[in-house]
Amino acid sequence: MPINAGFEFQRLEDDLAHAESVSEKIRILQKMLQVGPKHKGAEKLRNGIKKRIVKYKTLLEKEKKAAKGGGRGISIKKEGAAQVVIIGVTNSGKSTVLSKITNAKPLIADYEFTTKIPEMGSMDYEGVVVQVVEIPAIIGDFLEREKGPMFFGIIRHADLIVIMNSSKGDVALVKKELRDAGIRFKGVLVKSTLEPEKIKKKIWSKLGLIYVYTKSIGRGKDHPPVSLKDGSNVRDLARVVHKDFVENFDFAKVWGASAKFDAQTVGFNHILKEGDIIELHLK
Ligand SMILES: Nc1nc2c(ncn2[C@@H]2O[C@H](COP(=O)(O)OP(=O)(O)OP(=O)(O)O)[C@@H](O)[C@H]2O)c(=O)[nH]1
Ligand SMILES: [Mg+2]
Repeated sequence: MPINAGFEFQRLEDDLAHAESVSEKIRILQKMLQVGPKHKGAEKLRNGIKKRIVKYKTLLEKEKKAAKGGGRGISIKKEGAAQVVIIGVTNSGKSTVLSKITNAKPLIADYEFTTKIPEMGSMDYEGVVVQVVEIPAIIGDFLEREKGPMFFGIIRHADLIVIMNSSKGDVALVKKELRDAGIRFKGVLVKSTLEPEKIKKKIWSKLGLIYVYTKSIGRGKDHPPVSLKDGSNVRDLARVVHKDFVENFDFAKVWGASAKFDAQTVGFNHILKEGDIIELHLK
């Protein structure tokens, strides 16, 4: 092993733990084979890495098939400002939460595995529509189950994961299954007893979005609001509203948290805050 390879191997292990996608994990593992020890004593280590590469490649294949789905697969088209999935063990209250925060009317029952296919609903947050999907219950070795890869495919592509906080053991099981599928848990834990408004707020605050209002000259604010990534500026808003607004932009007037005073005149680079009201002026 060349000098410093040990250090690089260590760094790759770190990268692996933080990898965002399965394909990235495969790439890192392959690199680990390249730079890692090759002597006889390291055979076990190398075989372990090779096994993981095969596992992740199989997983990618399965998900691809499931997404195409010869009739069996389900892929869910994103709608609204973001797509959120609710996951958890059976009877953890996923459907209960879905029905509390969206317009969906899923079957809620005290027997196990009531929800068999993903259930969808629209959550209204201050006028912004967020898509919420209940994934059927997660069980041990989910990847090996018939529908596991398909459901993991949906979970992987969601903007946010909500895990039902039914018990410590349940949450640990779900997190382990996510880890095994190479999905990093960036999300929130929610108890089904929590008030709907609190659940919605928790979800929204984790999405990294803000909502702002546009207004026309001499009028009140427009409804519904526009959702933007947190940290967006006036140019980002103009882009969402209409391309003419970007091309012919002159200045904007802003009311709200980002403004020093009402009707402050600002330019393209002014950073917006949630609840702002913006009047775009064209040349
Ligand atoms: N005591 C109590 N019961 C709850 C709570 N949340 C849900 N339930 C009950 O638990 C049962 C299952 O709730 P669901 O919302 O259907 O759970 P689920 O996670 O969607 O379950 P499956 O789709 O079957 O996997 C129902 O009888 C609910 O009334 C809770 O916080 N406390
Ligand atoms: Mg359910």
